[in-house]
Amino acid sequence: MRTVLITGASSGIGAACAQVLAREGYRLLLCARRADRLEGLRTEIQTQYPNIDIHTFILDVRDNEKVKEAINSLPPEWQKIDVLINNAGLSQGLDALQDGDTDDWDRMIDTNVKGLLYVSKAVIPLLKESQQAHIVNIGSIAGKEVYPNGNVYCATKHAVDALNKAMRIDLLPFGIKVTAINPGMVETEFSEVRFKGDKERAKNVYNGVEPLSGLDIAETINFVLSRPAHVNINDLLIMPTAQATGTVIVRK
Ligand code: NDP
Ligand code: 8X3
Repeated sequence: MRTVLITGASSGIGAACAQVLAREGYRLLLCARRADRLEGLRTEIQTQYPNIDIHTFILDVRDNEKVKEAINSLPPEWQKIDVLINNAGLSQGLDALQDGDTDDWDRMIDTNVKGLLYVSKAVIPLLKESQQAHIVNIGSIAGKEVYPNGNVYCATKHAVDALNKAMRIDLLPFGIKVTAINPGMVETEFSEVRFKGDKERAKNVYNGVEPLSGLDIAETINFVLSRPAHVNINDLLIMPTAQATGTVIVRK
């Protein structure tokens, strides 16, 4: 039975991955900052899949010391990790660069880039012990192109794109698979976080369009993880049918 560690499991894509991979029989290591959300998810999954082992812990991926401590102090039965899903991430604000808030920039860079690096560095020694090791990095269409006012968020996801390629090279000798999943528009709490709780503005992002769901991404990740040992999907861009680029969207 493979064990998966999912960062940012308290919402959206991360929570959907936990649900789908529970169905597939994975043991789940789930972390995020919001403990109540993780507990709610654990109860939900255990009700549906009573035989699945779940361990949750609070983690802010921006804190390197806490990341090291959390991974080093996992209970012994959880110290074998086969799959890492680097999902924790956020966007803050959507302003022209010259009008941007530098605290927003710090939050995005610290979470999306440095957090992903800290967690990967802490978990790679455990992955090296697995015969089926796989890292899935959640990038974005924002890592493939730059759209108006996307500046720093796009820069962080371009960094994820580069780090995904770098990991694929550096971890090749250890047989660790590395995959980037780059979604277009997915309806989660992402826009609410980007617009700092402005629910109306967040809702408008998905007006007249059927966006992807967290489940769509989770099922895609399950497909990627279930390829035969000799097959790795390096990079995957997945969009709603109504979206061609970050900003070219057909709305009804
Ligand atoms: P959500 O806001 O629904 O989920 C984000 C998750 O990240 C939450 O579980 C949150 O948990 C966690 N998180 C944020 N900051 C931290 C932190 N410092 N430490 C630990 N966990 C953190 O959005 P999505 O599910 O959409 O986002 C998941 C990933 O998908 C992100 O990397 C995002 O950039 C990417 N993405 C999203 C797209 C979309 O359109 N929704 C499209 C392309 C990529 P908590 O607050 O409890 O810590
Ligand atoms: C999230 C998708 O287009 O809002 O990464 O940047 S987008």
